[in-house]
Amino acid sequence: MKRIFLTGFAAAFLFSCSSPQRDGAAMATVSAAETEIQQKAQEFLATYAQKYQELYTASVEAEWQSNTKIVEGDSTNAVATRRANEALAAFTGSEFNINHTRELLKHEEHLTPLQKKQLEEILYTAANNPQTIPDVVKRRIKAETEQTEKLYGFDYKIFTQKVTTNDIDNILRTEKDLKKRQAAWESSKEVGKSLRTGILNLRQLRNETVQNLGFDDYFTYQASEYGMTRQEMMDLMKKINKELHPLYRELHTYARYELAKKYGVKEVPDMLPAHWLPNRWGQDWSAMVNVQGMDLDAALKSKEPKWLVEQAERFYVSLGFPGLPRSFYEKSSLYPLPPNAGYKKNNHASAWHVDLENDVRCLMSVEPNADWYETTHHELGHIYYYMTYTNPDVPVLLREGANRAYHEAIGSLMGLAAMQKPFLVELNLVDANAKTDEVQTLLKEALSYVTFIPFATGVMSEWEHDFYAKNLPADQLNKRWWELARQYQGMVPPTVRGEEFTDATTKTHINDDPAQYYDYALSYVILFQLHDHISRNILKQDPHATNYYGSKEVGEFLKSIMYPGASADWRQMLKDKTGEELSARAMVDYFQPLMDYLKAQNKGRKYTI
Ligand code: X8Z
Ligand code: ZN
Repeated sequence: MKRIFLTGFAAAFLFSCSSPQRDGAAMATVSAAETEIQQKAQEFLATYAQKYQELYTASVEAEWQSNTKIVEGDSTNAVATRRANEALAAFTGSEFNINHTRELLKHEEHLTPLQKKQLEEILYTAANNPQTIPDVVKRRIKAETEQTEKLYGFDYKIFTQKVTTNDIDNILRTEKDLKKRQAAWESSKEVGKSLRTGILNLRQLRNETVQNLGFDDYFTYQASEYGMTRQEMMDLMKKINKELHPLYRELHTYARYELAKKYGVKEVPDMLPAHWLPNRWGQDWSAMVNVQGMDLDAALKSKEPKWLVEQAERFYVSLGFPGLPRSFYEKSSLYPLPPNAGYKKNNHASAWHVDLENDVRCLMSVEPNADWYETTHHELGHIYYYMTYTNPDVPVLLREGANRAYHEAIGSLMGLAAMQKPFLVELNLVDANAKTDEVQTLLKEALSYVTFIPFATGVMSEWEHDFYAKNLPADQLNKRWWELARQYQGMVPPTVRGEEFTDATTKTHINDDPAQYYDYALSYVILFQLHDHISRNILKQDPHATNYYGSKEVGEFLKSIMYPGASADWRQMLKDKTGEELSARAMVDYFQPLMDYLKAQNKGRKYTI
């Protein structure tokens, strides 16, 4: 995920609220009022932004420490993080800032669009930290820090053997023995037991904070950043899922039969057992298929992890983006810790814009395999987005994506492009003469991108929706999780998972990126729209076999999307850039050639979703 820490100001800025005059010399009066309001807004924004940037930087720096050095029994980082986050919250949520912003927004017709956007951003941020209820905000900050420490400080074990999440992922990708698979899968879910009380507490605190400024619940709050209601967001999720369902249904049928064969199980189950799939949550099944001549895991095995990061950088540079600042390599945490480090770090990939200027960092645990190859491209997408909107035209407060999904889409788009054959040939990761099967290649892609949709639109989004907006009862957390997994993914756990487990919380985002997982579903939709446009209209290549490498025109196109950050209107942007509204059309079209193949493979097989 990209990291945004939302969380106030007490400068003696006095705002006199004079309403525009409606008499006599109308024109002159209005424009004078306009100038006055704009000037006041500008002063307020400048003072706010300066303090904001200072406190934000301190908070992110502290969070960085907390996420890269988790020492059991040592609360130094946690205490420092709590303090820094409290200071940022006290400023962004201060009554003074809220009231002044509201006052200024009363005159929105006199404000410039950029001012209006910044003021709205201030209010949005304030809602997460209202100082009308400082104790609630403080308790939430404390609970968040504790939850992060529990999640990433957890000791994963398979029987008595200590393992990392990378180890578990490797087992799930390659192991054929179902008993070993189940043991690895179950070990990955143990952490959930210790996160249950924390997530219930966080629900209450997150809801309570945003309700203070008038949002129904935390899910509604997060959806509002898109200019959408909770219901609109859920309707959009349903729509996307429905459009991809025919394809998912084929993949589901295919996977049940193929995996049963692979594991030597005679009776094909109606629902996919979770431990059969090559991913802890069943969100990405691509490791199921090995395309002959395109074995990226094998090609990357002998590379140093560093090569993967530098290669991703070379790709961006080839499009005309600058090289990464030296500080990126000095300050990032890119590789797994040695087992004897004596401390732990966050095991999920993220990208950080530490000071909203040039201090950009990644937190990863890169190993030389296809998954991390894709992820390095994803994370550098965030980094290049940060670097591109850090420019004099984008005020500090709008240094964000056109929306959150755009931020996720850029890097995933580059990840997709970096996996296509002509590009891999250019990198010598695939032999130019290798005959590769296009259908298998497309199948492998579908097992990554399409299988993700029911997980993101359905399981994750509905669970968080019910959790935050419907007050999902505490004794039904796991029940609901698995109901949704069955309904959307057609997936069941290997054994009954009672309420002693809290399997949802094993997904890191549930804890530290709450009520926003639909960002990723939307990002996939957007990325296929962008890819479709780039391949057809810029590169004039088949979208299934592109090579973006070295195309400055593609770079210019991407930069034009990234440059304005959140000062742009995201819907308008999509229309201007692709000629289309947000739509799964491009994604469905991309995978259409696979339907015939899958239908033929699945002929005579029983469909169960
Ligand atoms: O969390 C991520 C990125 C970090 S922004 C690695 N992703 C989602 C996930 O892993 O669940 C990328 C796609 C989905
Ligand atoms: Zn991301």
